[in-house]
Amino acid sequence: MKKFFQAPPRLGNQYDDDRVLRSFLRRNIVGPVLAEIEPGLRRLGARAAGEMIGLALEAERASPALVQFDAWGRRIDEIRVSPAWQAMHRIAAEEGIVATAYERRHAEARVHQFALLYLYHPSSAIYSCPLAMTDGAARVLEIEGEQDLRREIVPHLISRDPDTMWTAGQWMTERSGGSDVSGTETVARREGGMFRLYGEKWFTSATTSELALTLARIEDSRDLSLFLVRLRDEQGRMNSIRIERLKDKLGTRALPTAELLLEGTPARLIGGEGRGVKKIATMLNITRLYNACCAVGFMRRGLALARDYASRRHAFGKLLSEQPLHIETLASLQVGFEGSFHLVFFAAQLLGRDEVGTATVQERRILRLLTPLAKLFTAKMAVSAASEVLECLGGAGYVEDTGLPVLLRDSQVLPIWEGTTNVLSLDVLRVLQGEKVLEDLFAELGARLENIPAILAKARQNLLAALDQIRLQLSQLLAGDRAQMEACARDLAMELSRVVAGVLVIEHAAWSLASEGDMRPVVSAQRWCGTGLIAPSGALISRSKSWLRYSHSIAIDDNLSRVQESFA
Ligand code: MFK
Repeated sequence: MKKFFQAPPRLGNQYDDDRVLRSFLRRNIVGPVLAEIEPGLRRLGARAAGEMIGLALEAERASPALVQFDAWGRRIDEIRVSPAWQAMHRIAAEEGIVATAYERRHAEARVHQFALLYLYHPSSAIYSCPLAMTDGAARVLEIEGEQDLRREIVPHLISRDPDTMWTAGQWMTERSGGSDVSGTETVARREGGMFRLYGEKWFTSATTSELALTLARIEDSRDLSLFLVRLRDEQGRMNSIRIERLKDKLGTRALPTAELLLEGTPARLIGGEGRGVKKIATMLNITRLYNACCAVGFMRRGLALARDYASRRHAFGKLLSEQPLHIETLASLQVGFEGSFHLVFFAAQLLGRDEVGTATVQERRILRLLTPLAKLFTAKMAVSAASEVLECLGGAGYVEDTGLPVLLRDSQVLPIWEGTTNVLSLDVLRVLQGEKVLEDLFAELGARLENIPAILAKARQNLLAALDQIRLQLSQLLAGDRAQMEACARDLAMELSRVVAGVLVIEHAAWSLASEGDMRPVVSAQRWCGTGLIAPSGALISRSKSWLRYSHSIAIDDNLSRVQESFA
């Protein structure tokens, strides 16, 4: 009897196959520019489904190694990475993953660049991480850097030449805190007309980078300042930096993440003394949007694999693609992906406008809010989507050499680094308390819901009702008790993300129907804006009031009498 072998899932050109990306670009990038940039997107779409897949697997298998001593006992602290990882650097430079945003050849350079990143990331073994920090550093130096830094360093960060392109790190985390950096212990001392840093950095990604931005407290100062560090000296030796060890992580295994000891590392003060957190926030906001873009890249990759597999796998006498429940599962994934995609690419659009000075004050405020929302929402969506995708492939999804488990492992970092979901939810609260943010946001969303065709009337009505409700709850919450406000922050951020994405999805569906005659975005929009957009009326607030009464008892001290008291 002939033995059965299952055909594995295959990927086509990741640009050509992506209806959602292509439709978004058609709407937002004018025809002649799109025609000019499409060959590059298509080339990367082919690389991402071709040579990069093998390179990513190889980079993951041959994870980086730390060599601390040479044969004669001298301390060298070298991180050895695989040729596959180095190839990711070359491809990133050649395809202009960072450069495109800074060349600003057309009005939607950031959108163009995010499209490239979105195609590159799922096949990059997380080389997207050093690129995120490189981009963030370039932007900080554009804004805060003195002329010599802008002249001598920025061109390396945004180069298209693999041999001259540098990457940058972002060192914020110390043993005392990853979320709360106020306990930073690294000290900057003035020695011989320069600053030298003394301290330990506990979680430094991409330690093979040429430079890093980091925080330190200038001696006798209470505030943190921002510094630029060159990792190696003229001879290529570590610049008074010891690499203590590499982290053994759940995922991102090709990415060298190290613990560092700064032993008098020469450093350049950026943007004057103090307000270091505020200055590095420019970098954080860019890496957070990278995070969100990479999350939707992963979601799209998972869907591409699961959908292809559904047309190759038989069960119970039918293809998976003919099974109603499997179809529903994939459809839900697709709808979740589309909403997330629009949230991220809208933020990219606003970021681009902000960078070239064409954003209105309102748009800048909305971008500040949208950045943590897009990051926190898409990261959670990506983890649950990756888990579902593995399940769509059954046992094969759980087996290492299918290349599927890495999707889940690597997605799991997205809600953690660059600010956890809770820290970002609190950041959202902070932004919402700022001047006029809510009015700006609701005015923007309302304007986008005008001229929606009848076929989307119900979805629009649901959204408007959700918007009214969230606005009411927000005004009550923001006027209320701080503890309750914080306890609600995550639910609030999730609901806000869903309604903002809903508006964008409806708006795009209306355009796509009118301009492309495509009903598919309409169907997705109807589903996104169906039930469950937000909790039933007032539930967010009333739930949290009762929760607060007993949640400490069930979560922390397990105290029965306190629960009884609260019910008495
Ligand atoms: C695949 C994608 C690749 C992603 C790359 C990954 C690379 C991995 C490297 C890392 O993981 S680096 C570590 C990332 N760490 C974080 O994201 C830290 C998370 N914690 C926070 O975000 C905290 O909220 C924060 C550190 C900002 C709190 O610090 P503080 O010292 O309590 O600051 P504070 O007082 O909250 O804010 C100081 C100022 O900064 C305020 O301005 P004002 O003084 O004018 O009022 C804030 O408004 C401002 N600020 C804070 N966050 C901001 C911001 N401004 C703009 N944007 C923000 N996001």
